[in-house]
Amino acid sequence: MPTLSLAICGKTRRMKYELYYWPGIQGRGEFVRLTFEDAGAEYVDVARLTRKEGGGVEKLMRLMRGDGALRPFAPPFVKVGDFIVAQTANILHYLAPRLGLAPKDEQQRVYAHQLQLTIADMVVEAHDTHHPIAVGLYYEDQRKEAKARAAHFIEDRLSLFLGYFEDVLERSGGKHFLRSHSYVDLSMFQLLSGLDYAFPNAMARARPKLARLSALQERVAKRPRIAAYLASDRRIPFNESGIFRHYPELDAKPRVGRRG
Ligand SMILES: N[C@@H](CCC(=O)N[C@@H](CS)C(=O)NCC(=O)O)C(=O)O
Repeated sequence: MPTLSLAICGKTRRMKYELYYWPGIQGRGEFVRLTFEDAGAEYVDVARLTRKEGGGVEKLMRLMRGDGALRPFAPPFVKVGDFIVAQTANILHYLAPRLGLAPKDEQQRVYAHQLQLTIADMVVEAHDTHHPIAVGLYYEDQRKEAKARAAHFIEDRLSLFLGYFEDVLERSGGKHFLRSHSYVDLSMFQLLSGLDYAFPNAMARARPKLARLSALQERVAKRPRIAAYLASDRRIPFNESGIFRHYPELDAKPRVGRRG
């Protein structure tokens, strides 16, 4: 199992990775969990542990509200020894080379980060379909606006983003986004799985043009460690508290008036 080794006073200490994310949802934490799981890394999902086990949400809040110089704004964040790294794409940019899930080549590594940031852009837009007005309001308080926002998302943005990913996947040989398997493939699996859950009808309409992405999604699901993870209780089911939420009214085939 890969863990980070730090040389301290000539001795090598194995560092455990600590993941800090809200318990009860996959959310953005799932992109990090999949990377740890695929690498077989030793990690602790701190907020999912009880206080007695040395975890809990309080521990997450303490780091977020603490006076440490590396205080993150929001989860997910990862702690390795005294070092804290936040922002999902940044976390993966940091972790993946250490876990054997990123290329050595600098240009490829920057490209991986670019793809991950584009995935993050789409995640934000998927989130905003159910929270178009304010994250601090309930979905029920912004239903009308959510319907309008979701209509534009599933008519325009979904095929624009996924069409782009299908295209660059084809240009890189059709199997992986980079020269070989990487964290970007894992993140794409998660993005597609989330969209399948939230928008099954829209995704069914989009699928005929997504042959390579669909094959990649299936391949990732069958990777032995990922398959074991998906079947375990470590994988939290999708639900209506997370980023990808299924509200049937947001997945209805819309009639969108297009301007500009
Ligand atoms: N850009 C950040 C976004 C982090 C984020 O929005 N985290 C959510 C949970 S998925 C959160 O708890 N946000 C609290 C807030 O925005 O106040 C990332 O990609 O990690």
